[in-house]
Amino acid sequence: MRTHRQVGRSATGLRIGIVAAKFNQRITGKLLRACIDALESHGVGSDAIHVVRVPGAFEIPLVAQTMAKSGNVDAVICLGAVIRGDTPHFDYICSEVSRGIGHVALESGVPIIFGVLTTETDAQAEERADPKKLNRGGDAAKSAIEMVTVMRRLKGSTRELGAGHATRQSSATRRHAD
Ligand code: INI
Repeated sequence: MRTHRQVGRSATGLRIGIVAAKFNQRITGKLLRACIDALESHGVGSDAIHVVRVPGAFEIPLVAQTMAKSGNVDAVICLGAVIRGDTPHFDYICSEVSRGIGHVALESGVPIIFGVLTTETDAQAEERADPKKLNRGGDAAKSAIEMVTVMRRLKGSTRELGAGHATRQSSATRRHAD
């Protein structure tokens, strides 16, 4: 049996944006459902989940960026399915989407979760979208919650380090003045 990461009902009060591609709707619909179910089961309110559908995976980064910069969400989850069998553009779409999503995360400082399936076949995509099997939509939800927690802790401890540095500086200045 597959072990799922435990994040508990730690997500009460979080606001989550989801950008989901409509292309390969049979797959992305399942990812979206599993993602929303996992967020809600970890305590995210249904009114705090903001879903935007886009035509295909290629359009995900722009909407993720707009959501991240709005200040209205704590994390953005990107869901899509790019299947090699369907397109000679597979490699271009995959590299643009992954590059774009990574760029938005670094540029905005907001956790952006990569929940875009990139598979060789429909069957592989089906398996990864199946809530009873690999369930990548649910995994993306858990990653979002985990990353918000990590970033909040990190920002808190960075502030503490900054305060410690200021204290050390001021005592050194005092010694110099004595
Ligand atoms: N978009 C996907 O999300 N998955 C695919 O497999 C796919 N294929 O096969 O082409 C796909 N293409 C559409 C693309 O993402 C854009 O929506 C389109 O090119 C308009 O910009």
